[in-house]
Amino acid sequence: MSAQIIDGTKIAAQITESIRERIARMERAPGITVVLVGDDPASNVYTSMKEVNCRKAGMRSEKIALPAQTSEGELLAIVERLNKDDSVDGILVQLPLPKHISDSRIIRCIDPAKDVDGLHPINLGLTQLGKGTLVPCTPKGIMRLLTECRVPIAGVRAVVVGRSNIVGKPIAQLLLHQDATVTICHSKTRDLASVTRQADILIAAVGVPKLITADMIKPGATVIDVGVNRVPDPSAPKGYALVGDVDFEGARSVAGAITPVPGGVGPMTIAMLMENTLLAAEARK
Ligand code: L34
Repeated sequence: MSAQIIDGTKIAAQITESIRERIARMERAPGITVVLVGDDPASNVYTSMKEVNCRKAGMRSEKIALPAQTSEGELLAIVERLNKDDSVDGILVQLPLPKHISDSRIIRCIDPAKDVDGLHPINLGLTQLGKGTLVPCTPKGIMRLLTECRVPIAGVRAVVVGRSNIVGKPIAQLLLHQDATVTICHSKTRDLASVTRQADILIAAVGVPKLITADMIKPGATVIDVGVNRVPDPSAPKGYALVGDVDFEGARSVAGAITPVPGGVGPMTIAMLMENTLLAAEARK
């Protein structure tokens, strides 16, 4: 058997198009400001992709790139200014931030109504209650992929590998709200394979290249690979290869459906960012 490959790029493009149509009918296009601190190459790529995609959808989009030495106080002041700026509907501060800045202090300073990442404690709390409007983008994108592909969720066993605030914890909550039986695994989990083998839906979000191998997957399972790891590869044009948390080649012969890396969850994260910005703009009106 060979798994259905879930085409995140295609689904994201359809969502972008419908967002573009909605924005075209609006009096004023929603606006997002993406803040990048430092010169992490991956963050640079992602924030540029976010800006370009937002423009494609007809959004106003601005990127503020700050030097790595920017102090926490300076960054807080910029966030405060964006909070007050009525032309800004969405604020996104790209993570990770340099070590001398506290992620959580910055996130807590963002106006929850403009927190299009859905990472402010208020938005994470509402997501946990099943009442979130601004739901974190990657988990929201994963749920959308599962729905688009008509993957049954109610009553199935879902296993989430990874417990980050940005993916693992919120995706577990969203799956629970759709009546899955959810298990969260992490670095201290004993006999990981025995747990993942029970999963009808397996979400890998740890950032360890090819951690999930074919023998850890239940035949026919839906496998969602959130990892975007850059592994040095001298033969690749950019000098690195993008590798997921799942050993794709092995997994595809066991899984029923699987997301590729690239072209799976990544593009959906960006599509959901645009959707959240649209929702934030509509709510602020
Ligand atoms: N604040 N920080 C904040 N919000 C986020 O939602 C993110 N994240 C993660 C890192 N930091 C963040 C992202 O946007 C990861 N992430 C992200 C977004 C998009 C893609 C990957 C990670 C993506 O589209 N990846 C492409 C490949 C891109 C490449 O060539 O490197 C893909 O097809 O998977």
